[in-house]
Amino acid sequence: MAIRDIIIAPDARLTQISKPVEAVTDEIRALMDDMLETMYAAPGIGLAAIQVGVPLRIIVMDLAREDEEPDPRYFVNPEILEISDDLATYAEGCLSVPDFYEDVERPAHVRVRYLDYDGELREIEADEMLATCLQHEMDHLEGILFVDHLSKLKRSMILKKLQKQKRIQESV
Ligand code: GNR
Ligand code: NI
Repeated sequence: MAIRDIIIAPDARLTQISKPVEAVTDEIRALMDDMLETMYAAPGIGLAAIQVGVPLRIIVMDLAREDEEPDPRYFVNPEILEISDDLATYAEGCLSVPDFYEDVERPAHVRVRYLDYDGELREIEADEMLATCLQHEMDHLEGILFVDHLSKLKRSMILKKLQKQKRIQESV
């Protein structure tokens, strides 16, 4: 297992549409192991493959609290089957948009079909943090970041600050 570098916005790679995984092979499982290790090290509660530069439709997640046992989850080729009309708002962050947190409104409940770590077809009904996180991660698969749900002004302010930090880091 290895910790991989997380791509920070603004970066054109993050706007790519990720491709379906053809089969959940040992190679894909090794990538998912690396993604989970990278996510835990960050630390974060979810990670899409594109955030480590791999444009495949793969998500890892762990929503367990610190006082709970780890609960790693893997979602390959996730598809939304149903979304609720009722909405929920969470302050979202993103490992590719470090240190910014903003409220995002999304459907409160979603039903998702996906392949698990073993390549088995599964369905899940999600609400609360799981629903928000799944939608945040599935956005990544479409090249969308949570800042794309904010006003143009907020988005451009955040991306400008991140761009400036990149220039500073390049110069040291
Ligand atoms: O670590 C993360 N925390 C988080 C908090 C609220 C809503 C979504 C997230 S996902 C984020 C990790 C990440 O960037 N996943 O793509
Ligand atoms: Ni994210």
